[in-house]
Amino acid sequence: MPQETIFSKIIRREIPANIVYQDDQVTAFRDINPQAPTHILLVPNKLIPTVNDVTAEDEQMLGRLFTVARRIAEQEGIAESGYRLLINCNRDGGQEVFHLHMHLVGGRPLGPMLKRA
Ligand code: DGP
Repeated sequence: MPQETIFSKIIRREIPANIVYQDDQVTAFRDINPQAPTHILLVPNKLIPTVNDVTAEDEQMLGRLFTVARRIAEQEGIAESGYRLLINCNRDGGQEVFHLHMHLVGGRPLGPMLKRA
């Protein structure tokens, strides 16, 4: 069994977070260290550590991440101005919390996608 992270406790509402959306498959809450005016994490309720661990069984839930992202972007008023969705994987991807999550970031011009190392 993969090891739980703080995100499982947030999903079960055992520790506080600013949850903006929750259903049977996905929980979305504001990032504790926002990089832009809108910075929300969309997290599968099921513990999947990284993108490397997704399977065909997860395809429906992964689609749900996108429809929820679209709805939240509209609610945040950034759908038209634009935003970025990103998922980090493992060390070189900069992943810090090993419970797969999609960042929804927007509310300001985000600039080029990658900084040169
Ligand atoms: P990543 O590098 O992709 O694994 O991003 C992890 C993000 O999770 C990072 O932007 C900060 C956020 N984060 C970490 N711990 C907490 C927490 O306890 N609460 C909330 N709301 N966000 C957290």
